[in-house]
Amino acid sequence: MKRLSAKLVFMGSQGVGKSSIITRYIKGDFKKECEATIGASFMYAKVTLRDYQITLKVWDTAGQERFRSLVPMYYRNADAVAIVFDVSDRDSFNQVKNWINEVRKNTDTPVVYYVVGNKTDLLDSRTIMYDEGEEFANSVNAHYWETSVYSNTGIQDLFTKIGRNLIEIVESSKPPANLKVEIDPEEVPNNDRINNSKIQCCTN
Ligand SMILES: Nc1nc2c(ncn2[C@@H]2O[C@H](COP(=O)(O)OP(=O)(O)OP(=O)(O)O)[C@@H](O)[C@H]2O)c(=O)[nH]1
Ligand SMILES: [Mg+2]
Repeated sequence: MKRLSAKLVFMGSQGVGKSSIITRYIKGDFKKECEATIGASFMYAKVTLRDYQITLKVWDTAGQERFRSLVPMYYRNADAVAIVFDVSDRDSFNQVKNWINEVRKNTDTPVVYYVVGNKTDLLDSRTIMYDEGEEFANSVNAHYWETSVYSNTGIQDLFTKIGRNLIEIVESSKPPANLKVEIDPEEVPNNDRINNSKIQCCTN
């Protein structure tokens, strides 16, 4: 088995469902009443694909304005960023472009971008349709993906897609120095060993 580890950072407006997406993937469940993230929290997410065991070091940042200035500290050296919006909230969609511009300006390592439209279960209040989301993502060289934590759609596939893209990058002719494949390294890290007192409701 080959092992690959990468840093993945979730960003986006307050309440779009970042913590819920991560918890849904890692723990297989979610809570409707979920506290806003304070600062940021950290989790490991594992993806097994082909002969790769991928460990994603996932940073879940807070969308609240008062934590805005902390976010650059987390996306530094990110291999991939997932910028989440709520498909029923145009303001959160408008914010995605600002996030992408900001990360581009402040990072020099190669970063793969994912624009993630969450809450697709909200059929009646949905205002950003798939085509608009995808067209926008294409225009900023990002991958587009849609999810619903409540109906559990697209979540597994989002992490699989990220894993697949990372494998493509490390297997390309010029893999970035920060992404390394290891063969038979030490044990894969476990979330139980993280002592993160900031982890809120959604990651409990
Ligand atoms: N309808 C619907 N609600 C969702 C979905 N995902 C999350 N939510 C709800 O949206 C609210 C906010 O979810 P969080 O996961 O805390 O959002 P967040 O982006 O982490 O918010 P901050 O930590 O404040 O930045 C919660 O009440 C969730 O239950 C979804 O797919 N559909
Ligand atoms: Mg959160």
